[in-house]
Amino acid sequence: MKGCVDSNRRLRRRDSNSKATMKGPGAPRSAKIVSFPQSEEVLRVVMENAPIGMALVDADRTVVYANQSYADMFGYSLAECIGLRVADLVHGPMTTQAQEQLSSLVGGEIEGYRADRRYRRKNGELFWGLVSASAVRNHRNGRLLYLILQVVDIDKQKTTETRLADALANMADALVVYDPKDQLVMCNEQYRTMFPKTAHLRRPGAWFRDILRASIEAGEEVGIRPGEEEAWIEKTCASLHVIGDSFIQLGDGRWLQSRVRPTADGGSLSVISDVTKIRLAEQKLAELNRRLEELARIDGLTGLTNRRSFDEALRKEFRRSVRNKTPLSLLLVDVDRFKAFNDAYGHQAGDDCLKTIGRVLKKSLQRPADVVARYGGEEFVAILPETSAQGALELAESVRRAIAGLKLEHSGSEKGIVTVSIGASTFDGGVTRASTAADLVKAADDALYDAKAAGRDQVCL
Ligand code: GH3
Ligand code: MG
Ligand code: MG
Repeated sequence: MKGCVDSNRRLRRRDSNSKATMKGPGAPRSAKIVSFPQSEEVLRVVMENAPIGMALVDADRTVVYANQSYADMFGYSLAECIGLRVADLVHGPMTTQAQEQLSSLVGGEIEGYRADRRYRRKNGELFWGLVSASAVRNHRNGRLLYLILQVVDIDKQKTTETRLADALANMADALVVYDPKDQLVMCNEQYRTMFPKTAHLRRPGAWFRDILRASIEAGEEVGIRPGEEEAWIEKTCASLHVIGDSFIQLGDGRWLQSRVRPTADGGSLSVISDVTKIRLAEQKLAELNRRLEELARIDGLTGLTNRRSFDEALRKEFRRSVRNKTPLSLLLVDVDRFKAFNDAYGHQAGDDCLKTIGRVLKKSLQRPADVVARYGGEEFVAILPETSAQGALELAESVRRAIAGLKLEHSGSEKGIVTVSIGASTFDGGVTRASTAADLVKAADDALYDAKAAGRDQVCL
């Protein structure tokens, strides 16, 4: 292109008062347009070879010149371009804004404009173009000579941009990008709807720190302790630059999950999802599990520890007893003539009687380490850690008395009231003899048999 200009001839600046300037976005505003010999030839060569579409349009908005790139872009031959009207190239009716821009340019109110336009090729195909329009006027009377339209096909970028914008707008999650200084660069609408109390602040240009402060003031999040607000803001700002997943509990009961990923430029990208349903389901499940576990350890009728759980507790206490060389006692409590009780008063009354006995047992054996369990049927068992034979006998006797003291009518029993027989056994922690938990149970069972044989309503060791 340089070869087109005679380099030996100095380029002369046009008079600065001249009106015939190529103002507008197409020309650098600071530089005055130079005029040089053979200028028309230079311009023609430049325009014809320019990689972007260029056209000259007259005041009637009719194309009077187009370069090859312009013709190619719109799918016309060079000859076909001449005489086309701008309106033929633009898709659909021109928007009011587009018409105004063009009129203002023709009328000399503006020097130029730049806009994205939807254009139509000869074959009907539509594409996005970026147009830069500027005016060339008669330098004496200011009359419009030509409009210069430069068009770049930006369809690929625009399509990608549109797809990206669509994805951002329609994704279920909130997405936000902060720059390295924690200033909001971009976010989608969901980012605002997820935080309604600070939605007005969550816009490009906002500082993350300001958003957090406003969020505290609005009581948007749960779990920020009074007096620790500033520390929380610092911590939350710092978390913006570390890969991490975290949960946010909102005052309105919703749970959000935030996934933060630092970006290459030192900023951060966060995706925030509403996980309320999952979170509540998780909590429900955990609660249900706790409840199930509890149920698995508890006897349904009396609310005491059940047999399974008793076995576990006994093994544990037995090991502890061996380890610490401390005594461990067991009481096996059996209701006397209970079959007859059921026969006389009915099964329901029998159940109520068992519940009452369970309550009394629980009340009589109140040390934290004591375990009272329903062993099965009308039999109960108590584990008494660090309790000697003497202590076990005393406790057993107090239990026996407490139950007899209820004076529950029992016509089928020798005493005429509900009584229990208790077999007690004690392990001395392995100090004098080797034994097992099963031995301890067996010994209590034997003692119980003795108590029954000796006339019931009594304690045997
Ligand atoms: P003993 O004085 O020798 O212990 O006589 P007993 O009748 O208590 O002994 P036995 O083992 O013959 O009978 C136990 C009865 O306890 C049988 C059963 O009807 C009753 N029983 C066991 N479990 C339950 C229960 O959950 N509810 C009720 N109502 N009765 C039960
Ligand atoms: Mg029994
Ligand atoms: Mg019995």
